Amino acid sequence: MEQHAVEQHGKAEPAGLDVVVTTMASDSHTWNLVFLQLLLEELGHRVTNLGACVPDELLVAECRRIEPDLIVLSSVNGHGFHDGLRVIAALRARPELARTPTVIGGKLGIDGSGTPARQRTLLTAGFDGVFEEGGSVLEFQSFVGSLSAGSRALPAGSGALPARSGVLL
Ligand code: B12
Repeated sequence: MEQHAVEQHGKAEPAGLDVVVTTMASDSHTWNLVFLQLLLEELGHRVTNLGACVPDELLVAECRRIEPDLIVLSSVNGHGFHDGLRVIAALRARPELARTPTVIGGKLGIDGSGTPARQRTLLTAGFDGVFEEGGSVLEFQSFVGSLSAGSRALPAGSGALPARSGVLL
C-alpha cells in the first residue's frame, strides 16, 4: 500500500521540536495518532504523522529523511511490544538515528497496562521512554518538555531516562 506522510504545522513555535508520530506495520488504528499529533502541536512542536500500517522500511526511511528531534511510536492493537522491538532495532542500526530520542506508548499488549518487565525489555532494546495506559499522557508531556530542540539526542549511553519519563522502575 502506498503511504503518504502528512505534514502539519499547527501552532509550531521556532523553538519547538520536529517530531515523527507513527504506528507500526501491523496496526491500523489512527485516532491514537491524531490525538498525539494534536497534543504535540498544541505544545508547540512540528509533527509529521506517518499514519497507520507503516512498513518498517518506510518508517526508517522517513526518519532518516526528516532527522527528527523525537520519534513517537504508538500502538494499540496488542502487537506493539513485538512490533516495537523489531522497529527499535531497525532505527538504532542506523548511525544517524542511533541516539535520536525515541519513545513508544499505547496499549502494547493484551494484558492491560503492561508490566515492569515488559517496559524494561523495551528500554533495554533502545527506547528512551515507554508510556503505557494509565496516566501515561501526563508523563509523556513531561518527557517531551525535558527535551529541547537544540539537543537532538540524549547523552551517550542513556538507556538513561529523563527523570520524568514514566518508566522509572
Ligand atoms: C476504533 C477501533 C478500531 C477501528 C480503528 C479505526 C481507525 N481508523 O482507527 C478498527 C475497526 C479498524 C479496529 C480494528 C482492530 N482492533 Co480496534 N479498537 C478500536 C477502539 C474501539 C477505539 C480506538 C480509538 O480510536 N480510541 C481513541 C484513541 C484516541 O484512543 P487510544 O487509541 O486508546 O489512544 C489513547 C491511549 O492509548 C494513549 N496512547 C496511544 N498511543 C500512545 C503513545 C504514546 C507515546 C502515549 C504517551 C500515549 C498513547 O493516548 C490516547 C489518548 O488517551 C478500541 C477500543 C477502545 N475503546 O479503546 C479497539 C481496540 C484498540 N482494538 C482492538 C483490537 C483487538 C482490534 C483488532 C485486532 C480486531 C480484530 N480482531 O480484527 C483490529 C486490529 C486491526 C489492526 N490491524 O490493527 C483492541 C486491542 C486490544 C489490546 N491492545 O489489548 C481494542 C482495545 C478493543 C478491545 N477492548 O479489545 N479497531
